[in-house]
Amino acid sequence: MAKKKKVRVELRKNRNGVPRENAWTRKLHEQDATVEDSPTSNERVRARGDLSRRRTIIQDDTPPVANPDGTEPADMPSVDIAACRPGRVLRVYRDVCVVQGDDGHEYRCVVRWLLRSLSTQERNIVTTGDRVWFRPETQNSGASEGATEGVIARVEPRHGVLTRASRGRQHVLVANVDQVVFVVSLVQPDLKPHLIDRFLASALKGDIQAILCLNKSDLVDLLDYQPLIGFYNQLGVPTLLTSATNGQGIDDLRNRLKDRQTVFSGQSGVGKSSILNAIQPELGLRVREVSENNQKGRHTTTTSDLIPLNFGGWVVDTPGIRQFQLWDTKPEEVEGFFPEFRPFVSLCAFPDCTHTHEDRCAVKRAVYRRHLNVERYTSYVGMFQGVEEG
Ligand SMILES: Nc1nc2c(ncn2[C@@H]2O[C@H](COP(=O)(O)OP(=O)(O)OP(=O)(O)O)[C@@H](O)[C@H]2O)c(=O)[nH]1
Ligand SMILES: [Mg+2]
Ligand SMILES: [Zn+2]
Repeated sequence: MAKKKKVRVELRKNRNGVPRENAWTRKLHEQDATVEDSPTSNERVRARGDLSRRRTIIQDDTPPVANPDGTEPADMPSVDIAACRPGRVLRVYRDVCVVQGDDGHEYRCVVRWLLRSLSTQERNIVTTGDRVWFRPETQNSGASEGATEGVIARVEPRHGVLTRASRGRQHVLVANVDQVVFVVSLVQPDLKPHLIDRFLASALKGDIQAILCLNKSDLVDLLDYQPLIGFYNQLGVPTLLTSATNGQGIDDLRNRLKDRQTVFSGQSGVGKSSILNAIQPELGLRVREVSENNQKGRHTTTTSDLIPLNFGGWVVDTPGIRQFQLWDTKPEEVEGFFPEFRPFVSLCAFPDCTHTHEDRCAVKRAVYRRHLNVERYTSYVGMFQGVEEG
């Protein structure tokens, strides 16, 4: 991760340029590139002798990590901290990012054109949870006093990301979280173990603690699910039975969310928003009957919204996802998402064994002898092949 530092640099030469024209956001919607004509004369820097001919900017101290294809990534642009404010992205809708400034106010921001041009692999360069620097501006004068709008000039390096592949591009669902609650329903829709394994792999990849929430516990005979709960708990994934209807597991989950940054993820209709409403009833998030529509990709929750919790911490409620493909994963990496394979891997005859077609594969033998779970092995093969093809 790139470290950042504050530095003093010479003022730009074009400081006395013509201010940008009025109603620039309207024009922006018509023609993207206008954001680049930044209003140099409105920055809150006043020339007072030699010292003030410099400005303080935030820039990366260490070079960013190379792209997976070996190409040099573009540097995040430096920002002038006299003209910009820090904030956190609450939600992104189309081209508008709602940012909560450190002053507590919300700003509707667009992303500086230069930033958007940096990444071609990412579906959106700014995502919910991002820490950003933005330049507040009002629609009419461009001045920052009383501004409710702004332009995002820089995105801070992320930690804890939940990412997936979406039509050949990277889709960062959320950034800067410590944990992810994967909600699956035991019925309506039915439990899909292979989807759980993909979810858990994405958490390992994004360096986030996973919590598994088996919801709609009021609709099933719990006896049948104890082995599954035991299995995932043993893998180091806290696994809870919950019901938004009768309140089972809700107190336990609330304690796990306190003072943490959490994202809720899972298929549409499993009850993510319902659980959050049970945890904090004032939220009043929209929920809807599971129907044909959910299965066809119509979701009740349509944007990833960052929601502060009144007992400390915040959560992001996300729209349901139907498919979960891992982004930027090499076939040989998949084995690492199945930590229980580890003791057997060294016993395979070939050091580069993929545990799929090879003879004398210890992983396959362990599955045959029931030392390893056959469903998990099937998930492994599915993910390995998917990554190999994709
Ligand atoms: N019986 C029962 N029904 C539940 C439970 N949790 C949610 N539901 C129902 O499941 C349906 C879908 O719930 P939502 O909370 O909208 O699901 P979601 O995961 O947020 O769905 P998307 O926003 O589309 O991703 C609603 O009709 C809820 O009332 C539960 O614990 N038990
Ligand atoms: Mg929802
Ligand atoms: Zn093997």
